[in-house]
Amino acid sequence: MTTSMTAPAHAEDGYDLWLRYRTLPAADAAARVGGARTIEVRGASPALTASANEIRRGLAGLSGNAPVADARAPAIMLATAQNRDVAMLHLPLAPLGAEGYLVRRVSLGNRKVTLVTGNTDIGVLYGSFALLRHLQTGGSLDRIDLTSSPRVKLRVLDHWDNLDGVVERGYAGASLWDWWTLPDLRDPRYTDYARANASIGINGTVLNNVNAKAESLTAPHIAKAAALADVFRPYGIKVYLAARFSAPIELGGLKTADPLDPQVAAWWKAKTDEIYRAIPDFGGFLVKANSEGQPGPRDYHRSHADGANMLAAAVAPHGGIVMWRAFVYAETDPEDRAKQAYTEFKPLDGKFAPNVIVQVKNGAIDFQPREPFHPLFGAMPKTPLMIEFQITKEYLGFATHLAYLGPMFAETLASETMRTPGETVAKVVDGSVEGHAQTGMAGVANIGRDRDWAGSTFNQANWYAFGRMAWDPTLGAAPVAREWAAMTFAPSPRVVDPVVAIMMGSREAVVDYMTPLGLAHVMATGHHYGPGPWIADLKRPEWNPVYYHRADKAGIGFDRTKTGSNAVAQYAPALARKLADPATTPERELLWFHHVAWDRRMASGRTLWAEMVHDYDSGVGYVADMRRRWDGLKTQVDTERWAKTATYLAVQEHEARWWRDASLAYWMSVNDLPLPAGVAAPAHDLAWYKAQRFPYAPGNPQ
Ligand code: BDP
Repeated sequence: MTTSMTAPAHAEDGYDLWLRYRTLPAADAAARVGGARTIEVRGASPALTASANEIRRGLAGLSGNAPVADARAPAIMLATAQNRDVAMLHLPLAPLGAEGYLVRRVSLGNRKVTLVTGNTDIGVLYGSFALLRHLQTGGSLDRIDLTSSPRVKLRVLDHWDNLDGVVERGYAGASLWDWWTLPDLRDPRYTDYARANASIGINGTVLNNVNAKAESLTAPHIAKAAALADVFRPYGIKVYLAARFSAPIELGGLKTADPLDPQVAAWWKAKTDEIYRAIPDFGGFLVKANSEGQPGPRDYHRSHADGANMLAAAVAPHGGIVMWRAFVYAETDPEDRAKQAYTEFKPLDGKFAPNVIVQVKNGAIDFQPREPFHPLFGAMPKTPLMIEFQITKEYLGFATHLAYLGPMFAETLASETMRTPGETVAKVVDGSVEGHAQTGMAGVANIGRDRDWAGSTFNQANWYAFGRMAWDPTLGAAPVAREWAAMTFAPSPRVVDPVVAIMMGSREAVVDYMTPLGLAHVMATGHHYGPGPWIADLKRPEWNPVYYHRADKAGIGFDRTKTGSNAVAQYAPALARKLADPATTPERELLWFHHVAWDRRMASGRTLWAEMVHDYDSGVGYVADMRRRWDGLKTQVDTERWAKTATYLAVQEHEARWWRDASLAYWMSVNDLPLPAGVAAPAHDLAWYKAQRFPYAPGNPQ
């Protein structure tokens, strides 16, 4: 028997992510890749070597290791703009900036080559991955012509990884960083992590949790971080550290961490110099201050700007930056939690040093399945703001639920601030509104030591989409899903179409079965796994789900208009006016902004209560549908990845029902309303749902 070039599905465990480079059907490989090719590298640098290696690996894989080089096939040439041959071509390279690329068939003398170029070797690296993506998604080398440069400067993953290997809100196993064996052991997996990130344009990684330990700034830990930085450098990825604001006390033995105390500033300066001696291209610090118990400048009656600027002065001589988080709310503050970050930060606009970038979560509360965009976007024109998304699904069913977050990222980025015509969150984030040079997007990573990195195949899509949308925040969720599906499974529409159909409605389904119509924060306490809308006994009011939904006999929802907390006034006047009236508030955000009667008439003609029931049911229905579609893909997807996804979808369907049933049981205990005719009653009584306990749910370090 001969073996077929189209090879049976390989046993796959997801390790290769979207960089699988599986052999194309023979005819396709010949037409699109044309056999093995010569790869010419002009100049020498680790990034150019990494680029050539990746292309070699990709072409070998896609063309099935075709042993004989096709002498007629034009070579692939990797060279930066400084190369003489490239310079003589007078290509439009200047607008590509430091990280953009151009991949094009060109003539060098009487020779044709496929040129991969950019102004820097990192541009060439990104171009190499773009070339491979082009081939993996059905393109061919023949007429290749690709050009792109990132719209956002800093594209960073935030790892909430603790020094003991536990990942806060991590659902993909232990931390990828084996701190114990670092810096000696440079696990090859670190290189694969860097390859994956470079392939989607991520250029920074914050190694440790924002709930930081001072120890991550000690000499042994700096050496560990330096080893990782060495591995990541050829891939254009800088290392950052989350800094604990009180480290001068804990490590330096000082009596205070007051940012205006010269000794404190001197301690940080010396510490920063020490880091830069080990990591010359260290990116800088990320700080969570005065939030959820973390120390910060407010402990000394100083402002967030005082704190940020003191650290900024320490990193400035080295070209570093400070990412200062705006995720603040205080136990002593009775103000609507959704308003607190704006209240605290808006007056500081213009007070931050130039190398500070304020990191704002996508919404004003906390990474919920749906939140209106954070009112700080557009409200601090003199301050560069970066957006922070959560890629790990703390509030969207952990690793087991399939929820493609592309539509969520896109929805926030496309939101209009209504400050100036056409101003969107994306335009604030990419700096085009105010002309900021410092721009950024952060994603809380969903990566761990699981073989498939992200806990499930479909979670990989969220990592992928984050990177692609950080590169270009105007990219649509569907085209990104198509790319990912083609690379992760196969480029055939028979696979891509149903996979993308599954993905595109999946996040909305989670919204429907967890938090329909603008509800938020109704998850169980601590681990946030499963429903807990009844919870009312936690110490701080804003920890309790009842604080957020405010359901009573008359209605449900948080009044954020003038008659309530007036959070709507934090938006631009035109938008605030729209949101002040339930009739002009998008229904999907209705209960976020308004307390409305259960019998309010909705656009569908149903009452609010009937609409909620309908949403819960359609969420569950969508999951059942995803299972059916996935069943239809059984022969198209390799066994291991197919089976794990199928199992997780079964878990999801079960848990979606649990969410629906528990929520309905609770709402009915509040509103005393019957279920609409023909609707199934919850499987258990409310007491049963309330009694569920999950003491060892993952991602919740104690
Ligand atoms: C919340 C998480 C908590 C994080 C916090 C943050 O529950 O684990 O520490 O966000 O972003 O969503 O700082």
